[in-house]
Amino acid sequence: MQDAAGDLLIGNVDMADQATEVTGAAAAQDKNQPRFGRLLLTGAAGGLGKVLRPRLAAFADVLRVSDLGAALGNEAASHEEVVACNLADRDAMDKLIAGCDAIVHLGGVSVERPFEEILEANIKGVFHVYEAARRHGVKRVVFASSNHVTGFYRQDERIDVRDLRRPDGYYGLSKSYGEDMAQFNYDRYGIETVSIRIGWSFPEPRDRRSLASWLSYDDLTELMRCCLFTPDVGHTVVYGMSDNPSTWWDNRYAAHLGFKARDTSEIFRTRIEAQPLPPADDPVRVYQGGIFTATGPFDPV
Ligand code: NAI
Ligand code: 15L
Repeated sequence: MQDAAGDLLIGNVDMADQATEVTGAAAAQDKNQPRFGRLLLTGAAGGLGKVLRPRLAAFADVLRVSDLGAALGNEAASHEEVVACNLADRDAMDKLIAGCDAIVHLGGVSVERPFEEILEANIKGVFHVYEAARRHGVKRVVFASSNHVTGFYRQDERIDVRDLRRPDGYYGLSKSYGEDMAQFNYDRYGIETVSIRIGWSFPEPRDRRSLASWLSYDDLTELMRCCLFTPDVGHTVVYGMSDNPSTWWDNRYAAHLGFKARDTSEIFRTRIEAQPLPPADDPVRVYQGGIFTATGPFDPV
Protein backbone atom coordinates (compact mmCIF):
# COMPACT_ATOMS: atom_id res chain seq x y z
CA MET A 1 0.00 0.00 0.00
CA GLN A 2 1.28 3.48 -0.73
CA ASP A 3 0.42 6.81 0.88
CA ALA A 4 -0.25 10.00 -1.08
CA ALA A 5 3.48 10.67 -1.36
CA GLY A 6 3.98 7.22 -2.88
CA ASP A 7 5.92 5.89 0.12
CA LEU A 8 5.50 2.28 1.07
CA LEU A 9 3.19 1.69 4.01
CA ILE A 10 4.21 -1.30 5.98
CA GLY A 11 1.86 -3.08 8.33
CA ASN A 12 3.05 -4.05 11.79
CA VAL A 13 6.65 -2.94 11.44
CA ASP A 14 8.73 0.18 11.53
CA MET A 15 11.10 -0.13 8.58
CA ALA A 16 13.69 1.94 10.45
CA ASP A 17 13.88 -0.84 13.03
CA GLN A 18 13.79 -4.19 11.27
CA ALA A 19 15.10 -6.02 14.34
CA THR A 20 11.51 -6.56 15.49
CA GLU A 21 11.20 -8.97 18.40
CA VAL A 22 9.69 -12.24 17.17
CA THR A 23 7.04 -13.94 19.20
CA GLY A 24 4.08 -16.23 18.64
CA ALA A 25 3.66 -18.94 16.02
CA ALA A 26 7.04 -18.55 14.35
CA ALA A 27 8.88 -18.68 17.65
CA ALA A 28 7.15 -21.91 18.64
CA GLN A 29 8.53 -23.97 15.76
CA ASP A 30 10.69 -27.12 15.64
CA LYS A 31 14.11 -26.17 16.98
CA ASN A 32 15.87 -28.44 14.44
CA GLN A 33 14.32 -26.75 11.43
CA PRO A 34 16.86 -24.37 9.83
CA ARG A 35 15.45 -20.87 9.47
CA PHE A 36 16.15 -17.67 7.65
CA GLY A 37 16.22 -14.41 9.52
CA ARG A 38 13.80 -12.72 7.11
CA LEU A 39 12.03 -14.54 4.27
CA LEU A 40 10.00 -12.67 1.64
CA LEU A 41 6.85 -14.18 0.12
CA THR A 42 5.52 -12.38 -2.97
CA GLY A 43 2.04 -13.14 -4.29
CA ALA A 44 0.95 -13.68 -0.69
CA ALA A 45 -2.71 -12.85 -1.43
CA GLY A 46 -3.00 -15.39 -4.24
CA GLY A 47 -4.20 -18.98 -4.09
CA LEU A 48 -0.82 -20.51 -3.27
CA GLY A 49 0.29 -17.48 -1.26
CA LYS A 50 -2.61 -17.95 1.13
CA VAL A 51 -1.72 -21.63 1.51
CA LEU A 52 1.98 -21.02 2.08
CA ARG A 53 1.77 -17.92 4.26
CA PRO A 54 1.08 -19.81 7.51
CA ARG A 55 3.25 -22.76 6.49
CA LEU A 56 6.36 -20.70 5.73
CA ALA A 57 6.30 -19.33 9.28
CA ALA A 58 8.32 -22.41 10.26
CA PHE A 59 11.15 -21.41 7.93
CA ALA A 60 11.98 -17.89 9.12
CA ASP A 61 12.08 -15.69 12.17
CA VAL A 62 10.31 -12.95 10.22
CA LEU A 63 8.08 -13.57 7.21
CA ARG A 64 7.62 -10.51 5.01
CA VAL A 65 4.50 -10.96 2.89
CA SER A 66 3.74 -8.89 -0.17
CA ASP A 67 1.17 -8.46 -2.92
CA LEU A 68 -0.80 -5.64 -4.52
CA GLY A 69 -2.33 -3.52 -1.74
CA ALA A 70 -5.99 -4.11 -2.52
CA ALA A 71 -5.50 -7.88 -2.44
CA LEU A 72 -3.28 -8.01 0.62
CA GLY A 73 -4.95 -6.01 3.37
CA ASN A 74 -2.96 -4.87 6.37
CA GLU A 75 -3.35 -7.65 8.94
CA ALA A 76 -0.01 -8.96 10.16
CA ALA A 77 0.68 -11.78 12.61
CA SER A 78 3.36 -11.08 15.19
CA HIS A 79 6.07 -12.81 13.13
CA GLU A 80 5.04 -11.04 9.91
CA GLU A 81 5.66 -7.83 8.05
CA VAL A 82 3.00 -6.92 5.49
CA VAL A 83 4.27 -4.81 2.60
CA ALA A 84 2.07 -3.84 -0.32
CA CYS A 85 4.13 -3.54 -3.48
CA ASN A 86 3.65 -3.65 -7.24
CA LEU A 87 6.18 -5.96 -8.86
CA ALA A 88 6.45 -3.52 -11.78
CA ASP A 89 7.69 -0.70 -9.50
CA ARG A 90 11.48 -0.92 -9.42
CA ASP A 91 12.09 1.40 -6.47
CA ALA A 92 9.36 -0.15 -4.37
CA MET A 93 10.77 -3.61 -5.10
CA ASP A 94 14.19 -2.48 -3.99
CA LYS A 95 12.77 -1.37 -0.63
CA LEU A 96 10.72 -4.55 -0.37
CA ILE A 97 13.74 -6.80 -0.75
CA ALA A 98 16.16 -4.82 1.44
CA GLY A 99 16.85 -6.81 4.59
CA CYS A 100 15.58 -10.16 3.25
CA ASP A 101 17.72 -13.29 3.31
CA ALA A 102 15.67 -15.36 0.87
CA ILE A 103 12.68 -14.94 -1.44
CA VAL A 104 9.78 -17.17 -2.43
CA HIS A 105 8.59 -15.44 -5.59
CA LEU A 106 4.99 -16.41 -6.35
CA GLY A 107 3.68 -13.00 -7.44
CA GLY A 108 2.58 -12.25 -10.97
CA VAL A 109 -0.06 -12.93 -13.58
CA SER A 110 -0.74 -16.65 -13.30
CA VAL A 111 -2.60 -17.40 -16.53
CA GLU A 112 -2.35 -16.51 -20.21
CA ARG A 113 -3.06 -12.80 -20.72
CA PRO A 114 -2.16 -10.04 -23.21
CA PHE A 115 1.57 -9.40 -23.41
CA GLU A 116 1.39 -5.94 -21.83
CA GLU A 117 0.02 -7.38 -18.57
CA ILE A 118 2.58 -10.17 -18.54
CA LEU A 119 5.35 -7.68 -19.26
CA GLU A 120 4.58 -5.56 -16.19
CA ALA A 121 3.95 -8.21 -13.56
CA ASN A 122 6.04 -11.15 -14.71
CA ILE A 123 8.89 -9.92 -16.89
CA LYS A 124 9.64 -6.61 -15.18
CA GLY A 125 8.65 -8.24 -11.89
CA VAL A 126 11.23 -11.02 -12.01
CA PHE A 127 13.85 -8.56 -13.28
CA HIS A 128 13.21 -6.36 -10.24
CA VAL A 129 13.40 -9.36 -7.91
CA TYR A 130 16.88 -10.27 -9.11
CA GLU A 131 18.17 -6.71 -9.40
CA ALA A 132 17.24 -6.06 -5.78
CA ALA A 133 18.44 -9.50 -4.69
CA ARG A 134 21.87 -8.70 -6.11
CA ARG A 135 22.01 -5.25 -4.53
CA HIS A 136 20.93 -6.52 -1.12
CA GLY A 137 22.91 -9.75 -0.98
CA VAL A 138 20.01 -12.22 -1.13
CA LYS A 139 21.49 -15.65 -1.71
CA ARG A 140 18.46 -17.91 -2.33
CA VAL A 141 15.34 -17.49 -4.45
CA VAL A 142 12.55 -19.98 -5.08
CA PHE A 143 10.84 -19.01 -8.32
CA ALA A 144 7.32 -20.17 -9.13
CA SER A 145 7.82 -21.17 -12.75
CA SER A 146 5.20 -23.20 -14.57
CA ASN A 147 4.60 -26.31 -16.63
CA HIS A 148 3.64 -23.87 -19.41
CA VAL A 149 7.38 -23.39 -20.09
CA THR A 150 7.07 -26.76 -21.84
CA GLY A 151 3.37 -26.69 -22.67
CA PHE A 152 3.73 -27.55 -26.36
CA TYR A 153 4.99 -31.06 -25.65
CA ARG A 154 2.33 -33.64 -26.30
CA GLN A 155 0.79 -35.65 -23.52
CA ASP A 156 2.23 -38.85 -24.99
CA GLU A 157 5.79 -37.51 -24.51
CA ARG A 158 7.86 -37.80 -21.32
CA ILE A 159 10.33 -34.98 -20.79
CA ASP A 160 12.92 -33.76 -18.31
CA VAL A 161 14.33 -30.31 -17.57
CA ARG A 162 17.10 -30.69 -20.17
CA ASP A 163 14.60 -30.92 -22.99
CA LEU A 164 14.11 -27.82 -25.09
CA ARG A 165 11.62 -25.39 -23.62
CA ARG A 166 8.45 -25.03 -25.68
CA PRO A 167 6.41 -22.24 -24.04
CA ASP A 168 2.74 -22.26 -24.91
CA GLY A 169 2.03 -18.49 -24.72
CA TYR A 170 3.19 -15.14 -23.33
CA TYR A 171 2.68 -16.47 -19.81
CA GLY A 172 4.89 -19.51 -20.46
CA LEU A 173 7.43 -17.25 -22.19
CA SER A 174 7.57 -15.03 -19.10
CA LYS A 175 8.30 -18.05 -16.91
CA SER A 176 10.98 -19.14 -19.37
CA TYR A 177 12.51 -15.66 -19.05
CA GLY A 178 12.35 -16.00 -15.27
CA GLU A 179 14.31 -19.25 -15.47
CA ASP A 180 16.89 -17.51 -17.67
CA MET A 181 17.15 -14.67 -15.14
CA ALA A 182 17.74 -17.27 -12.45
CA GLN A 183 20.49 -19.00 -14.42
CA PHE A 184 22.16 -15.69 -15.34
CA ASN A 185 22.09 -14.44 -11.76
CA TYR A 186 23.66 -17.65 -10.55
CA ASP A 187 26.37 -17.70 -13.23
CA ARG A 188 27.26 -14.05 -12.77
CA TYR A 189 26.49 -13.25 -9.13
CA GLY A 190 26.16 -16.60 -7.37
CA ILE A 191 22.50 -16.07 -6.39
CA GLU A 192 21.05 -19.57 -6.08
CA THR A 193 17.54 -20.38 -7.31
CA VAL A 194 15.24 -23.32 -7.53
CA SER A 195 12.72 -22.80 -10.32
CA ILE A 196 9.66 -24.95 -9.70
CA ARG A 197 7.69 -25.70 -12.85
CA ILE A 198 4.46 -26.08 -10.93
CA GLY A 199 1.89 -28.40 -12.48
CA TRP A 200 -1.62 -27.98 -11.06
CA SER A 201 -1.54 -26.93 -7.40
CA PHE A 202 -5.10 -26.77 -6.15
CA PRO A 203 -6.91 -28.84 -3.52
CA GLU A 204 -7.70 -31.64 -6.00
CA PRO A 205 -7.14 -32.60 -9.64
CA ARG A 206 -9.89 -31.18 -11.86
CA ASP A 207 -9.63 -33.25 -15.05
CA ARG A 208 -7.51 -35.89 -16.80
CA ARG A 209 -4.75 -33.40 -17.47
CA SER A 210 -4.37 -32.54 -13.80
CA LEU A 211 -4.24 -36.23 -12.88
CA ALA A 212 -0.79 -36.04 -14.49
CA SER A 213 0.20 -32.62 -13.11
CA TRP A 214 -1.35 -32.32 -9.63
CA LEU A 215 0.78 -30.99 -6.77
CA SER A 216 -0.93 -31.24 -3.38
CA TYR A 217 -0.54 -28.37 -0.93
CA ASP A 218 1.34 -30.61 1.52
CA ASP A 219 3.75 -31.71 -1.20
CA LEU A 220 4.16 -28.09 -2.30
CA THR A 221 5.10 -27.15 1.25
CA GLU A 222 7.65 -29.95 1.52
CA LEU A 223 9.08 -29.05 -1.90
CA MET A 224 9.42 -25.43 -0.74
CA ARG A 225 11.34 -26.62 2.32
CA CYS A 226 13.72 -28.62 0.11
CA CYS A 227 14.14 -25.68 -2.29
CA LEU A 228 14.93 -23.23 0.50
CA PHE A 229 17.34 -25.32 2.55
CA THR A 230 19.15 -27.79 0.27
CA PRO A 231 22.74 -26.51 0.00
CA ASP A 232 24.48 -25.84 -3.31
CA VAL A 233 21.49 -25.90 -5.65
CA GLY A 234 23.05 -23.49 -8.18
CA HIS A 235 20.09 -23.03 -10.48
CA THR A 236 17.98 -26.16 -10.23
CA VAL A 237 14.80 -26.65 -12.24
CA VAL A 238 12.22 -29.09 -10.90
CA TYR A 239 8.71 -30.01 -11.97
CA GLY A 240 6.35 -29.45 -9.06
CA MET A 241 4.14 -32.52 -8.89
CA SER A 242 2.92 -35.11 -6.44
CA ASP A 243 3.60 -38.82 -6.88
CA ASN A 244 1.33 -39.17 -9.91
CA PRO A 245 1.83 -42.39 -11.90
CA SER A 246 0.49 -40.78 -15.09
CA THR A 247 3.04 -37.92 -15.02
CA TRP A 248 4.76 -36.60 -18.18
CA TRP A 249 7.79 -35.31 -16.28
CA ASP A 250 11.06 -36.83 -15.10
CA ASN A 251 12.74 -35.06 -12.16
CA ARG A 252 16.04 -36.98 -12.26
CA TYR A 253 18.12 -33.76 -12.47
CA ALA A 254 16.57 -32.42 -9.28
CA ALA A 255 17.21 -35.53 -7.18
CA HIS A 256 19.70 -33.58 -5.03
CA LEU A 257 16.77 -31.62 -3.58
CA GLY A 258 15.76 -34.79 -1.75
CA PHE A 259 12.07 -34.07 -2.36
CA LYS A 260 9.78 -37.04 -1.78
CA ALA A 261 6.12 -36.48 -2.65
CA ARG A 262 3.70 -38.15 -0.24
CA ASP A 263 0.43 -37.55 -2.08
CA THR A 264 -0.83 -39.00 -5.34
CA SER A 265 -3.58 -38.07 -7.79
CA GLU A 266 -4.48 -41.76 -8.18
CA ILE A 267 -7.08 -41.56 -5.43
CA PHE A 268 -9.10 -39.20 -7.67
CA ARG A 269 -8.78 -41.25 -10.87
CA THR A 270 -12.12 -43.07 -10.80
CA ARG A 271 -14.07 -39.87 -10.24
CA ILE A 272 -12.12 -37.95 -12.92
CA GLU A 273 -12.37 -40.73 -15.51
CA ALA A 274 -16.14 -40.67 -15.13
CA GLN A 275 -16.03 -37.29 -16.89
CA PRO A 276 -16.75 -37.35 -20.67
CA LEU A 277 -13.60 -37.79 -22.76
CA PRO A 278 -12.81 -34.64 -24.82
CA PRO A 279 -12.43 -35.09 -28.62
CA ALA A 280 -9.08 -36.58 -29.69
CA ASP A 281 -7.89 -33.29 -31.24
CA ASP A 282 -8.91 -31.08 -28.29
CA PRO A 283 -5.81 -29.24 -26.95
CA VAL A 284 -6.73 -30.30 -23.41
CA ARG A 285 -6.19 -33.89 -24.58
CA VAL A 286 -3.25 -33.34 -26.93
CA TYR A 287 -0.81 -30.95 -25.25
CA GLN A 288 0.75 -30.90 -21.79
CA GLY A 289 -0.16 -27.19 -21.61
CA GLY A 290 -3.82 -27.95 -22.37
CA ILE A 291 -6.03 -24.98 -23.19
CA PHE A 292 -3.14 -22.52 -22.71
CA THR A 293 -1.86 -23.65 -26.13
CA ALA A 294 -5.02 -22.25 -27.73
CA THR A 295 -5.67 -19.13 -25.60
CA GLY A 296 -5.33 -15.82 -27.46
CA PRO A 297 -4.18 -14.11 -29.60
CA PHE A 298 -5.32 -10.90 -27.96
CA ASP A 299 -5.51 -8.61 -30.97
CA PRO A 300 -6.90 -5.13 -30.30
CA VAL A 301 -10.45 -4.80 -31.71
P1 NAI B 1 -2.66 -16.35 -8.18
O1 NAI B 1 -3.04 -15.65 -9.44
O2 NAI B 1 -3.75 -16.82 -7.29
O3 NAI B 1 -1.71 -15.39 -7.31
C1 NAI B 1 -0.79 -14.51 -7.90
C2 NAI B 1 -0.69 -13.29 -7.02
O4 NAI B 1 0.22 -12.36 -7.63
C3 NAI B 1 -2.04 -12.56 -6.84
O5 NAI B 1 -2.37 -12.43 -5.47
C4 NAI B 1 -1.82 -11.22 -7.51
O6 NAI B 1 -2.46 -10.14 -6.84
C5 NAI B 1 -0.30 -11.06 -7.43
N1 NAI B 1 0.15 -10.13 -8.46
C6 NAI B 1 -0.22 -10.09 -9.77
N2 NAI B 1 0.34 -9.03 -10.38
C7 NAI B 1 1.07 -8.39 -9.43
C8 NAI B 1 1.86 -7.22 -9.44
N3 NAI B 1 2.01 -6.49 -10.55
N4 NAI B 1 2.47 -6.86 -8.31
C9 NAI B 1 2.32 -7.58 -7.18
N5 NAI B 1 1.59 -8.70 -7.09
C10 NAI B 1 0.96 -9.10 -8.21
O7 NAI B 1 -1.70 -17.54 -8.59
P2 NAI B 1 -1.34 -18.85 -7.75
O8 NAI B 1 -2.17 -19.97 -8.23
O9 NAI B 1 -1.30 -18.54 -6.30
O10 NAI B 1 0.15 -19.13 -8.27
C11 NAI B 1 1.28 -18.58 -7.61
C12 NAI B 1 2.45 -18.63 -8.57
O11 NAI B 1 2.67 -19.97 -8.98
C13 NAI B 1 2.23 -17.81 -9.82
O12 NAI B 1 3.46 -17.20 -10.19
C14 NAI B 1 1.85 -18.84 -10.87
O13 NAI B 1 2.25 -18.43 -12.17
C15 NAI B 1 2.63 -20.06 -10.39
N6 NAI B 1 1.99 -21.29 -10.77
C16 NAI B 1 0.84 -21.72 -10.13
C17 NAI B 1 0.24 -22.90 -10.49
C18 NAI B 1 -0.94 -23.44 -9.75
O14 NAI B 1 -1.36 -24.55 -10.07
N7 NAI B 1 -1.52 -22.75 -8.77
C19 NAI B 1 0.76 -23.70 -11.61
C20 NAI B 1 1.95 -23.16 -12.21
C21 NAI B 1 2.54 -22.01 -11.79
C1 15L C 1 -0.48 -22.47 -14.34
O1 15L C 1 0.64 -22.07 -14.60
C2 15L C 1 -1.48 -21.61 -13.65
O2 15L C 1 -0.87 -20.68 -12.81
C3 15L C 1 -2.53 -22.40 -12.92
O3 15L C 1 -3.58 -21.53 -12.52
C4 15L C 1 -3.07 -23.53 -13.77
O4 15L C 1 -3.77 -22.99 -14.87
C5 15L C 1 -1.94 -24.42 -14.25
O5 15L C 1 -0.86 -23.68 -14.80
C6 15L C 1 -2.34 -25.43 -15.31
O6 15L C 1 -1.43 -25.93 -15.97
O7 15L C 1 -3.52 -25.70 -15.48
